[in-house]
Amino acid sequence: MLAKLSKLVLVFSSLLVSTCVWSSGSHHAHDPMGEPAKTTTRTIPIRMSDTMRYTPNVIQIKRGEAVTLAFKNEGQLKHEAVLGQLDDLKKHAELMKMYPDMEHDDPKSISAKAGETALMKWKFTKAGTFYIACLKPGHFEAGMRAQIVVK
Ligand SMILES: [Cu+2]
Repeated sequence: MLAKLSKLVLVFSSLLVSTCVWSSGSHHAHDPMGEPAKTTTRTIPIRMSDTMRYTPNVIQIKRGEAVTLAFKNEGQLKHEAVLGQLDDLKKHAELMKMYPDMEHDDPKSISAKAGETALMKWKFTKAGTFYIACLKPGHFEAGMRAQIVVK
């Protein structure tokens, strides 16, 4: 965690660091969505496209299930997937307009270049509706988000 933070500090202003910490891995115990997973029992393939869509765009997960979300970028642009609650993702997308090159380095985000597959391993311990969003400038606004329903 410290290594990750210091990396962020080097790259971004302190303002950005404090704003970005909401999505960092430092508060697992209080995370409303769960915790990072080392081992998972199911892999869910999700495709990312330059039409700013995830396929599928609704994902059902059982409460307590640890899954690997396998994001395959089938487009030419770089895409990412950040797990969060809709309000936080909206705020974060606004911030990304000012800092379009900001990279996210935490268990709840991945990015993939054209043709790449990136894995996010997460254990969903709480019921609720969460979202995956691409925070590259313009992508979120164009509808690049998927719903994660945990029951
Ligand atoms: Cu995108």
